[in-house]
Amino acid sequence: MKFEMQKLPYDYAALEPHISEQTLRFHYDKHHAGYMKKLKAAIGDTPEAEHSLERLVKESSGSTFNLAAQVWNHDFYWRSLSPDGGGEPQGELATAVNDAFGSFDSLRSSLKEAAAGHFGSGWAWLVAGTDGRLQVTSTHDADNPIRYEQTPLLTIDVWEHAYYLDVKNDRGKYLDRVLDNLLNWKFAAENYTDATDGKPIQLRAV
Ligand code: MN3
Repeated sequence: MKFEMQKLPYDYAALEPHISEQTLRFHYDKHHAGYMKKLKAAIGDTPEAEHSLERLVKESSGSTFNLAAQVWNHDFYWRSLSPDGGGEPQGELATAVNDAFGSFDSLRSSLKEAAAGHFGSGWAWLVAGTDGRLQVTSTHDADNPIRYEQTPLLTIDVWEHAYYLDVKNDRGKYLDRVLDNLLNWKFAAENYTDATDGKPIQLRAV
């Protein structure tokens, strides 16, 4: 087996008051770890067990894809948030944001619209296309931009389990908390540098 559960990059209570300790415990211990457990059970010792998680996300299908992508997406989501998050991107990423969206406020609106307007379960993303240009997108269920030759820079989980314990069905309230206080622009900037250098996306240790 080439992949293991990655540690949550901060304490369960680190994102309070915006995301509660209770939510993080359920989300990481039950949902995320549950996908990993099911993935391992599903692939057993088939040749796919020797593939990287990224390769499974890119090449597998059916339930193996759904489980592998949910594991990858959650690892990426934890890194997209930070107790020191919020604010605005700096440096080259700030320039790219202005080029693509006109302003940071406009990017924020696009992200909120994509995440709030997404029907059902899924993920909202800030991605770089093959030309390096930034785009906001959303994917259904476990789907991932890596499948479409886009490089993810940040993601927001919009499955109901990400916010229901904290704000019940008020997805907009959860999104405002994430957008204003938790998004990790430093992580996004590192991913953007890799994308413009042509390096494949990877889950980096934090
Ligand atoms: Mn989730």
